Amino acid sequence: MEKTLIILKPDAIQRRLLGKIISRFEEKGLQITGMKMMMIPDSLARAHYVSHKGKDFFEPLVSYTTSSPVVVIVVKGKNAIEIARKMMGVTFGSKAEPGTIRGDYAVSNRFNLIHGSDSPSSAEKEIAAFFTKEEIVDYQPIDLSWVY
Ligand code: RTP
Ligand code: MG
Repeated sequence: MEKTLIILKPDAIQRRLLGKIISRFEEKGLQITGMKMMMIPDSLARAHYVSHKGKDFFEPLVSYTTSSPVVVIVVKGKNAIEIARKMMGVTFGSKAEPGTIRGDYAVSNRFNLIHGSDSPSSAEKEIAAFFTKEEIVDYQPIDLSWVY
């Protein structure tokens, strides 16, 4: 089972879209194993997006990321990293396909609601940067077949 870091960015909170976005991951069948609301400190935002350092959108991206609270989530499942990225859609809201999170709810390039780790190595690094071990509740999912 793979884990990925999802960040519901400041615009997701300000636009009251948290529930809708979280529901999509649950409905898909992925498991939430960690979740909290936080303000991302400036230093963490810079480290998180270090691969974009020097690009013209880097400083506005750091300002955006630190502008208001975010919700960070550890999502777990088979191929969770790739599946989450597919569900998010491509980077720019204007380009993302309808049916994806960005495609359905975003029109902006920068204000695109959600982050998802892009590889197993970044997922591992990002989860360690945002969560302590104790904050990840790695529970065994129960067999829900009795519900039916
Ligand atoms: P993320 O890292 O947030 O999951 O997004 P991503 O992989 O789809 O896109 P990436 O290229 O890593 O860009 C990181 C974030 O920077 C903002 N951005 N603005 N040209 C621009 O104005 C521009 N390009 C990127 C977006 O918020 C993007 O998600
Ligand atoms: Mg990225």
